Amino acid sequence: MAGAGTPETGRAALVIGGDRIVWAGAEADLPEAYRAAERTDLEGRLVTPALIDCHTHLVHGGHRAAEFEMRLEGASYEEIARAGGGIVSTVSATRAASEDELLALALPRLDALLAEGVAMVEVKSGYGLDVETELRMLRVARRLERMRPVRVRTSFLGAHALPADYAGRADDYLDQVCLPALRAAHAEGLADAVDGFCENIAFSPEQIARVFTEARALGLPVKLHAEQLSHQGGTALAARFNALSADHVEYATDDDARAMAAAGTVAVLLPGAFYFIRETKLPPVAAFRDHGVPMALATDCNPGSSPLTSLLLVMNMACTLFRLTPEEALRGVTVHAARALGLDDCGRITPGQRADLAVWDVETPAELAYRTGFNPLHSRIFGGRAC
Ligand code: DI6
Ligand code: FE
Repeated sequence: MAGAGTPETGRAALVIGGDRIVWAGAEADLPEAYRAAERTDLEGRLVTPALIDCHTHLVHGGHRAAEFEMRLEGASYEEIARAGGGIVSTVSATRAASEDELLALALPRLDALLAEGVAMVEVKSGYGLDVETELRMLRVARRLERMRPVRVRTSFLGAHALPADYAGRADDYLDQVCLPALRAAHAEGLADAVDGFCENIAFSPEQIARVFTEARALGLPVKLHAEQLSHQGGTALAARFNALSADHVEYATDDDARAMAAAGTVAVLLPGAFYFIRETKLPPVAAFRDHGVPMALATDCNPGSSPLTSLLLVMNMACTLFRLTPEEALRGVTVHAARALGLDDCGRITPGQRADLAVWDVETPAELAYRTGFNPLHSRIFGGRAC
């Protein structure tokens, strides 16, 4: 494939063999051996790694537009959750939906992501909060991968919220539902990682530690929704368990950033949720930079705090709201997002990586973060094939 490139780099060439990148560099340096290969001229378009959405709740029933209206009238996200709305209202809608219904609801959300050049999506459970529905959500996530040219990584999120029948009995919920569901998901090969929500409206660091200990016993990596609404110590806990990522992290501190750097834990920033719940506390981006914590970006696509299916808009929001540079934003949805999922075969254009690529009708990488509501994707290459 030739003729890709940017004004800065000049014409570039990329050689694909099977589903892998074999060679990439300046067109002038293309080795003799590849010169006779079949060529596709991309006419100077920008080629990036295909985008990676490393944090979504893509599979869920229902919507929460009424809560949106309540929040516009002054109720906070936390108040709605405490009044019995929030996550547990999506739990009711998800429990009521069949596997096929959940699949039909998730597919258009997935298609919206793919239309913007995504080729890898993480999908969480967490709206079942009973063994059967948690497993159903994860089975739907696996089916998505078989229905579209995309890879899916799953995260078990049984510790997302406390169902009403366990009010005041979080440890009983963990013993009777969450941990058995985790073991069952693992036995069925449905969980690639384990996640939790550490917050005063969800689970304490001690309770999350119980879930992480089980994950470790099963050999599964962990990640955590941490310091989203308040500082609870979830980030430090995640670092102690060498978590792949700590997500949201608006209320994380300089010490948290240091611990994350030492543990190799990625900060997954979710500007869609920050925007939608009208949060005002900014994540400590300067501390992440100072300590060398990689920053990934994701949609957090979910019906309560981020009903969003555009990773390009997330890049724009990360720049305008969090003051990331456009280059940091692009790294956030490629190389750092891969790392947040524990993957080393995607997110970069280097030999040996999967040939999952996005071809854009733009001149410079910064243009990807610059516009809103416009999709400049020209084409997507998945496993070496245009699609
Ligand atoms: N934090 C979030 O932003 C999502 N989950 C979480 O733990 C929101 C989930 C929801 O409101 O439905
Ligand atoms: Fe989330």
